[in-house]
Amino acid sequence: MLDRLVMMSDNDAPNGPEEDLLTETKTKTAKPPLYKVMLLNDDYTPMEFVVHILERFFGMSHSQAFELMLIVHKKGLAVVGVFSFEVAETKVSQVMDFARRHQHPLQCTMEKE
Ligand code: TYC
Repeated sequence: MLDRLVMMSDNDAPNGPEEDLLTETKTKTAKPPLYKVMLLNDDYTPMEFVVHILERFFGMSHSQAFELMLIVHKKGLAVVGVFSFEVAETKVSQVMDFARRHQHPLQCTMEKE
Protein backbone atom coordinates (compact mmCIF):
# COMPACT_ATOMS: atom_id res chain seq x y z
CA MET A 1 0.00 0.00 0.00
CA LEU A 2 1.48 3.37 -0.98
CA ASP A 3 0.59 6.34 1.12
CA ARG A 4 1.62 9.95 1.16
CA LEU A 5 3.46 10.54 4.38
CA VAL A 6 4.65 13.79 5.91
CA MET A 7 8.03 13.31 7.54
CA MET A 8 8.87 16.26 9.75
CA SER A 9 11.61 14.77 11.90
CA ASP A 10 13.37 12.30 9.61
CA ASN A 11 14.64 14.28 6.64
CA ASP A 12 17.29 12.38 4.73
CA ALA A 13 17.87 15.07 2.11
CA PRO A 14 19.53 18.37 2.93
CA ASN A 15 16.30 20.20 2.30
CA GLY A 16 14.17 22.09 4.71
CA PRO A 17 10.98 20.37 5.84
CA GLU A 18 9.00 22.54 3.39
CA GLU A 19 10.48 20.61 0.43
CA ASP A 20 9.97 17.11 1.88
CA LEU A 21 6.46 17.99 2.87
CA LEU A 22 5.00 17.26 -0.56
CA THR A 23 7.59 14.94 -2.13
CA GLU A 24 8.20 12.03 0.23
CA THR A 25 6.38 8.78 -0.37
CA LYS A 26 6.83 5.79 1.88
CA THR A 27 5.84 2.17 1.43
CA LYS A 28 4.07 0.97 4.57
CA THR A 29 4.91 -2.62 5.44
CA ALA A 30 3.63 -3.32 8.90
CA LYS A 31 5.68 -6.31 10.05
CA PRO A 32 4.02 -8.17 12.90
CA PRO A 33 5.98 -8.60 16.12
CA LEU A 34 7.51 -12.04 16.70
CA TYR A 35 7.56 -14.08 19.89
CA LYS A 36 10.14 -16.57 21.13
CA VAL A 37 8.72 -19.74 22.65
CA MET A 38 11.00 -21.19 25.33
CA LEU A 39 11.19 -24.46 27.23
CA LEU A 40 12.53 -24.42 30.79
CA ASN A 41 14.48 -27.19 32.42
CA ASP A 42 13.30 -28.96 35.57
CA ASP A 43 14.52 -31.99 37.52
CA TYR A 44 11.47 -34.24 37.02
CA THR A 45 10.13 -34.20 33.46
CA PRO A 46 11.54 -37.23 31.62
CA MET A 47 13.90 -36.46 28.77
CA GLU A 48 11.89 -38.59 26.33
CA PHE A 49 8.72 -36.65 27.19
CA VAL A 50 10.42 -33.38 26.22
CA VAL A 51 11.71 -34.97 23.02
CA HIS A 52 8.17 -36.07 22.22
CA ILE A 53 6.84 -32.53 22.77
CA LEU A 54 9.42 -31.04 20.42
CA GLU A 55 8.52 -33.58 17.73
CA ARG A 56 4.77 -33.30 18.19
CA PHE A 57 4.25 -29.54 18.60
CA PHE A 58 7.34 -28.06 16.94
CA GLY A 59 7.75 -30.41 13.97
CA MET A 60 11.29 -31.49 14.79
CA SER A 61 12.94 -34.75 13.80
CA HIS A 62 13.86 -37.12 16.63
CA SER A 63 17.53 -36.14 16.46
CA GLN A 64 16.79 -32.39 16.30
CA ALA A 65 14.42 -32.77 19.25
CA PHE A 66 16.92 -34.80 21.28
CA GLU A 67 19.68 -32.25 20.62
CA LEU A 68 17.49 -29.30 21.69
CA MET A 69 16.19 -31.15 24.76
CA LEU A 70 19.82 -31.65 25.86
CA ILE A 71 20.52 -27.93 25.39
CA VAL A 72 17.56 -27.08 27.66
CA HIS A 73 18.72 -29.73 30.16
CA LYS A 74 22.25 -28.31 30.27
CA LYS A 75 21.62 -24.57 29.95
CA GLY A 76 18.33 -24.25 31.84
CA LEU A 77 16.25 -23.00 28.93
CA ALA A 78 16.27 -22.58 25.15
CA VAL A 79 14.23 -20.96 22.41
CA VAL A 80 12.38 -23.74 20.60
CA GLY A 81 10.71 -21.55 17.96
CA VAL A 82 9.75 -18.01 16.90
CA PHE A 83 6.16 -17.30 15.88
CA SER A 84 3.42 -14.69 15.57
CA PHE A 85 1.66 -13.89 18.85
CA GLU A 86 -1.30 -16.17 18.15
CA VAL A 87 0.78 -19.16 17.05
CA ALA A 88 3.18 -18.72 20.00
CA GLU A 89 0.25 -18.58 22.42
CA THR A 90 -1.21 -21.76 20.92
CA LYS A 91 2.13 -23.61 21.20
CA VAL A 92 2.54 -22.57 24.85
CA SER A 93 -1.02 -23.74 25.66
CA GLN A 94 -0.54 -27.05 23.85
CA VAL A 95 2.71 -27.78 25.69
CA MET A 96 1.40 -26.70 29.11
CA ASP A 97 -1.85 -28.69 28.73
CA PHE A 98 -0.02 -31.79 27.51
CA ALA A 99 2.51 -31.61 30.38
CA ARG A 100 -0.23 -31.06 32.96
CA ARG A 101 -2.28 -33.99 31.62
CA HIS A 102 0.78 -36.20 32.08
CA GLN A 103 1.53 -34.69 35.49
CA HIS A 104 4.94 -33.34 34.54
CA PRO A 105 6.07 -29.91 35.80
CA LEU A 106 7.48 -28.84 32.41
CA GLN A 107 7.20 -25.09 31.82
CA CYS A 108 6.87 -23.35 28.47
CA THR A 109 6.82 -19.56 28.10
CA MET A 110 6.80 -16.91 25.41
CA GLU A 111 8.56 -13.55 25.17
CA LYS A 112 8.50 -10.77 22.59
CA GLU A 113 11.60 -10.97 20.39
N1 TYC B 1 16.20 -32.24 33.35
C1 TYC B 1 15.26 -33.27 32.96
C2 TYC B 1 15.80 -34.63 33.41
O1 TYC B 1 16.97 -34.75 33.72
C3 TYC B 1 15.03 -33.30 31.44
C4 TYC B 1 14.41 -32.06 30.92
C5 TYC B 1 14.88 -31.47 29.75
C6 TYC B 1 13.31 -31.45 31.56
C7 TYC B 1 14.31 -30.33 29.21
C8 TYC B 1 12.72 -30.32 31.05
O2 TYC B 1 12.63 -28.64 29.35
C9 TYC B 1 13.22 -29.76 29.88
N2 TYC B 1 14.92 -35.63 33.41
